Amino acid sequence: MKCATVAIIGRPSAGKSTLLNTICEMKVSITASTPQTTRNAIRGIYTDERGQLIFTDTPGFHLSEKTLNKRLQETALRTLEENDAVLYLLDAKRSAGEEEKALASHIAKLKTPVICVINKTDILKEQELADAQAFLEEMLPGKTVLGASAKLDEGVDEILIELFKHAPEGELLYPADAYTDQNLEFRISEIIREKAINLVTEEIPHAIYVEIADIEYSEENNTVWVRAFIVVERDTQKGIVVGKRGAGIAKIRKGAEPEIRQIFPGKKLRLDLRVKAQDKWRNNSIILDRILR
Ligand SMILES: Nc1nc2c(ncn2[C@@H]2O[C@H](COP(=O)(O)OP(=O)(O)OP(=O)(O)O)[C@@H](O)[C@H]2O)c(=O)[nH]1
Ligand SMILES: [Mg+2]
Repeated sequence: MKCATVAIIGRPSAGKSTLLNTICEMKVSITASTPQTTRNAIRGIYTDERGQLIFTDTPGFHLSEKTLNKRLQETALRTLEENDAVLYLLDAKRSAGEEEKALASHIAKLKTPVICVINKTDILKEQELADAQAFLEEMLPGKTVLGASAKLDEGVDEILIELFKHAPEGELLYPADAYTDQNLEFRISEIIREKAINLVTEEIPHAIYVEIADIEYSEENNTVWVRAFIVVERDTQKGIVVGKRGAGIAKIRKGAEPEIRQIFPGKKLRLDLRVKAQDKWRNNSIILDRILR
């Protein structure tokens, strides 16, 4: 049996969370077209007859002076060397600028085995693929480079083969049917956050966090009650999330309910969502400590 821990790293929107979900065949980590969706180191577990791979999805590597972004960058980089392998995901749709260079030179210094994956091959032009290959050859010479479409599940088996090659012999760390180690409250808050950020545009996705007020189970009614706050920074944003006559909030609830129900099979669900504004929470270290834990 083989067992390895693998960190997935890359710039925002490279498709890290999409890849993790494709590998685990389960929505383990939320995704969105807006960058900087993932905020925590999220574990996804893959097991087959070869053994087990324990992935950590990380926040997109982003150069910025803002408090939230700096904290996300720390989360992304901190764990790299504690893993048996690093999966470096590159979105060749965007040309490699300063950010990609900064990340690649950080990765070049790691002692951990690194596998590079050029993602989104389903939409790449030949030239874009060639540019990405040249970039990797220059920055990370000699490293394995694979191409994949995380979205269409193409080239993903090859990534697993490569990872198992590097995996040390060892017993499984998680039960064979486990796919994540996230706690209930976190998973529910992330499902709600995904639906909320996919509803809004511009700066608002980054201004959202979700706080679970309580989760209660009534045996009598076989019903789980979930009460949660969608927190934004300003009253104008609150208005946008709530929407005309509550249309926005209704849409978030409708989107989130089926996914939350999967967590409580056979039980009824009541989801109560409220929106509130909390000024400048992204600079508030107490809130950041709580949500980035
Ligand atoms: N066409 C195409 N789109 C993809 C692929 N993989 C991911 N995407 C899209 O890229 C966007 C970003 O995907 P995510 O998985 O959220 O990216 P991420 O790297 O986790 O982003 P952060 O959490 O912000 O760092 C989403 O709209 C995905 O649907 C792919 O292989 N092909
Ligand atoms: Mg992500």
